[in-house]
Amino acid sequence: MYGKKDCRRSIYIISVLANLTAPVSGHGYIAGPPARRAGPVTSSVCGPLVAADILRDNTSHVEGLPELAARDPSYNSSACDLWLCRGIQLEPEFTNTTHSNNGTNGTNGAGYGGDVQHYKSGEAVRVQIHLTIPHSGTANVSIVDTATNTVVPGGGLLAYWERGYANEKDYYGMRLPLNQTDFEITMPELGGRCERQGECVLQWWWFAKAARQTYESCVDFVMLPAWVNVDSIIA
Ligand SMILES: [Cu+2]
Repeated sequence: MYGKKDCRRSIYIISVLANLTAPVSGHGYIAGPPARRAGPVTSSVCGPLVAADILRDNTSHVEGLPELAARDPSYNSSACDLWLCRGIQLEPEFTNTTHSNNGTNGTNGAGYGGDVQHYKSGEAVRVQIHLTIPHSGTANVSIVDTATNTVVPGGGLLAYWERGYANEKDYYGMRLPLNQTDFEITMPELGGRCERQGECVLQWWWFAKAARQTYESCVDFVMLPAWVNVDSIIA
């Protein structure tokens, strides 16, 4: 088990600070724009063990998942890459709805697409991270091609912390820089890529060095060509 001792100490401290009686687990996820959530598609390709683990703790690290997947004959390793969005798939249940967009940037895709955001090159996007347990490490936000789990050219390191991300002393001392959990990125020019739903994700990736744990959270989006008038689509 990776960094188990370290996690327990953190859990103890946070329990004392917040006077929580229920067990606390997890570490973090993207709170806005809306991140991928596990649903029936995830369960069918990653297997119910992995899906249940993600549903139980939406903030947990990736490292425990391969172990669960190995025990589950329904885990499909070619369709479920646990190292991309923790295996969480594009879920039509959440993305094909017509309810109004609940992203943090009010102009993005309002009125269509459910959990899929619509961006244009040059657009500023506010990203908010919910951190539940700190572990100092490195983090970045990048645009990843879901077919290959590789960074899309021009889409790497839209936000980047080489070290000191989610540092324990800063976190518990209430000194964590605000821009680690609430910041803006600028959507780059992707040369026609990421215009299809599910093709790309905006992934927040955090690796805690001492705990040796990886956290991933993904936002579904499509890039709109510059000539598209968003207002006319919404109307
Ligand atoms: Cu931990």
